[in-house]
Amino acid sequence: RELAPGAYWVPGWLTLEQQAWIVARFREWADGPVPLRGAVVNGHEMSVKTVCLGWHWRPYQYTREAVDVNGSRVLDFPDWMVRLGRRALAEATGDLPAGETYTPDTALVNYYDQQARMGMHQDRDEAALDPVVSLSIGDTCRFRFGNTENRGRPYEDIDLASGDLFVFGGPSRLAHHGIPKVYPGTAPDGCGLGRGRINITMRVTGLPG
Ligand code: MD5
Ligand code: FE
Repeated sequence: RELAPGAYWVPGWLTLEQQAWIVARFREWADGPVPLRGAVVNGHEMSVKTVCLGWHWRPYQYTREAVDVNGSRVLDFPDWMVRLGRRALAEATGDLPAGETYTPDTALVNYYDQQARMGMHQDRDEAALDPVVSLSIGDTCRFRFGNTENRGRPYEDIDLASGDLFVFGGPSRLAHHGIPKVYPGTAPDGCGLGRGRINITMRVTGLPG
């Protein structure tokens, strides 16, 4: 369903088998060169823990090395994820040509434990405004989808469950959004994640090479 212009929600897009396979990859990424960590924003460590692929994100900047963690280069952005992102964009929006040319170069992989929250923000550290593709696995969360002007009302709250796909493009690319709540113990059997929630966001940084 199109929640707002450019914002497409496809509940249950990933099969349980795909979810469990991605969770197994997540465990490899978290054991990779750069560990999961809470980014420090305005002197506060985020409760959401992140590991990146392709480019390392820290507030306001993307770099190849995780300079604010351990200095290691992040893992490459996998080809399978480019293909998954293209199919996600095409199927969510119905825009098949856009799906064919979409080339995400970065994924932020967020882990939420049952207490984790993400405050209202915009994603504006990318030099490009290509769509963001978001996949959720594990516990259901409340997702707050706001407006482009400010962090407050109007906003709409929806519940994102394991397997849900969201695409943010066009006028929704710069909408404020956040995760006010995770619902503990709501992950489906077979998704591969016993507790907490994973969200993968694929992005185009607009950076060279
Ligand atoms: C999450 N992640 O569930 C969310 C889902 C983040 C983040 O917010 O920055 O890592 S991605 C939601 C998103 C991305 C781009 C635009 C909009 C929402 N939006 O316009 O609402 O961990
Ligand atoms: Fe965001």
